[in-house]
Amino acid sequence: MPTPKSNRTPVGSVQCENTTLNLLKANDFVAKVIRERLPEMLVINICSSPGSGKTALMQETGKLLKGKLNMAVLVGDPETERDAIRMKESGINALQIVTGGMCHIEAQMILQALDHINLDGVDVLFIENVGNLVCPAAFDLGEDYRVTVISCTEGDDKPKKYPRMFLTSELMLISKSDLLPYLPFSVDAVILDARDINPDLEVITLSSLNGDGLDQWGEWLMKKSEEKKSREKKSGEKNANLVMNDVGIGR
Ligand SMILES: Nc1nc2c(ncn2[C@@H]2O[C@H](COP(=O)(O)OP(=O)(O)OP(=O)(O)O)[C@@H](O)[C@H]2O)c(=O)[nH]1
Ligand SMILES: [Mg+2]
Repeated sequence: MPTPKSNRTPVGSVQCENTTLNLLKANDFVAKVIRERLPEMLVINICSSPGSGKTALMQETGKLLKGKLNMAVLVGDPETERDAIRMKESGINALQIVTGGMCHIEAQMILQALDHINLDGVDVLFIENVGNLVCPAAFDLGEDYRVTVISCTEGDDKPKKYPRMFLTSELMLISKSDLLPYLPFSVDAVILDARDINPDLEVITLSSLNGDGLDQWGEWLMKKSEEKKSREKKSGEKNANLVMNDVGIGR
């Protein structure tokens, strides 16, 4: 009788490299290249499960920021250009990334897309990630901030079930607040769970349908954009001073 596989004596083994880790290292390298390429532009990675209202929010954000900040959107979906078409119809500078079935966007996709979108004068670049609360959490896209949208139609138990997304986000948007009166969804419970995972997580509750909370979202974006621009200006001045010191100017 053949020996069961589990009882066979080990005859030596090969220590395999974890290819997923290597992939993520390569992704982090490309994400760094993206950050260096966009020193003044605010880059926001919007993540959520499918249908939480990301595209609707982008459409409302376009109206909200008009005359204040110029925005563009790179939007990822496994198939179709539907979201980019919706945004373009709302007058937003948008480009679809079709991932060809992949469940997340990777940094190399963003790097490629940057060559196909006009970003002249753009202050905020949004990346609408593929609807998925798992894989996108592992891929740095060179963003300044990761924003997770959780709609009240999904249930208030999601943060503890998908902790990495909430751990790696700076802001949680609780969307579709217009539906709160009709749903067994506790805003307090979802915030408690999310902050148990990530105590620093900021929270805004909003609705793209009736406009509640959108002003707060707009103010958050304006503040973060100003902060990034002033950080870059300061680092530019610091570098200029270093160069002047190096060549002895002002001594
Ligand atoms: N009641 C209500 N419905 C909303 C709101 N925002 C979006 N919706 C609806 O929710 C559905 C999904 O909205 P989308 O904006 O397509 O969601 P999404 O997150 O971009 O979806 P994917 O890109 O497929 O992941 C649509 O039927 C929207 O009309 C909201 O604030 N309130
Ligand atoms: Mg969408």
